[in-house]
Amino acid sequence: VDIINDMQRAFYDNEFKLYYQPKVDAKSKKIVGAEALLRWIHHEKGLIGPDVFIPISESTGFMLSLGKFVIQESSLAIRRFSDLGYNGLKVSINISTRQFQNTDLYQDLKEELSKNDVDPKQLGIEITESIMMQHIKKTLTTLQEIKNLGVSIYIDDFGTGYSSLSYLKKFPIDTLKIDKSFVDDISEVGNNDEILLNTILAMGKSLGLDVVAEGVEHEYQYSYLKEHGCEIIQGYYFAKPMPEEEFIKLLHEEH
Ligand code: G
Ligand code: G
Ligand code: MN
Ligand code: NA
Repeated sequence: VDIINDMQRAFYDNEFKLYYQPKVDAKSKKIVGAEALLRWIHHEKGLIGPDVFIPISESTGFMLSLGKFVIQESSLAIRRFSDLGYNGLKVSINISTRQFQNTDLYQDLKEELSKNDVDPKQLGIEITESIMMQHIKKTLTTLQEIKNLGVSIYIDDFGTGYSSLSYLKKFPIDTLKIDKSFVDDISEVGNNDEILLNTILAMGKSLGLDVVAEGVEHEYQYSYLKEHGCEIIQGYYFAKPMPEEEFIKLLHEEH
């Protein structure tokens, strides 16, 4: 209960921040976008990760405020990136189950994007397979609206859920984000443990979807993914999630 009060306070004291983890083009190693990830910079306790506050937020409804904040903040950040000349960058935000089900996500996205004069093509939402598989009809309608707005749709942690191929085809999805567990299967010494990973890569290709690999930590993982047709890489091998100023510095260094 204490932490719930403290989260409310922290929200009004602006202690919640978005960090940005670069997504890199596999071939050129250039930054093509970023995933926005929430952090709580507590004035006494320091950095608190989302694994601590997201589950509590989700169970209390506070997630709806946080979710709206993420949409506002990411739109403002995209505006700032564009004003600095980085108008081709794509930023993705994570959408929680509760936020997807209990808010008008389409309306919220539309409003914030137009308020900040942001090209919807620069924003993506990351949803899990389990969100997709609940209330399928309504979900399909919502995703269709969001897609028509121009916002991209990513399936997060792909391969860990239960989405069937026919649903993947039916839903307006742009990108599969391969879960880290499949990237971890890549063997440094060629043990051929990559069957599931290869299947997901092939699936993405045959459905005409982009594929992003998450949790890439080693050079041999990066090389394997690049050689097997994965276009975009995200992971500590390139960069950890970082404050906006650091992300901008990284962009400047590249140009
Ligand atoms: O960011 P890691 O950096 O620790 O994130 C841990 C978990 O918290 C991940 O599952 C991530 O998707 C989730 N998460 C991080 N930021 C957000 C956010 O803004 N909204 C939602 N719904 N989940 C987030
Ligand atoms: O659930 P989601 O995929 O949104 O969460 C992404 C999570 O993965 C965040 O907690 C982020 O900080 C973390 N992450 C990103 N890259 C790496 C990586 O290379 N290794 C590990 N262990 N975690 C990573
Ligand atoms: Mn994610
Ligand atoms: Na993920």
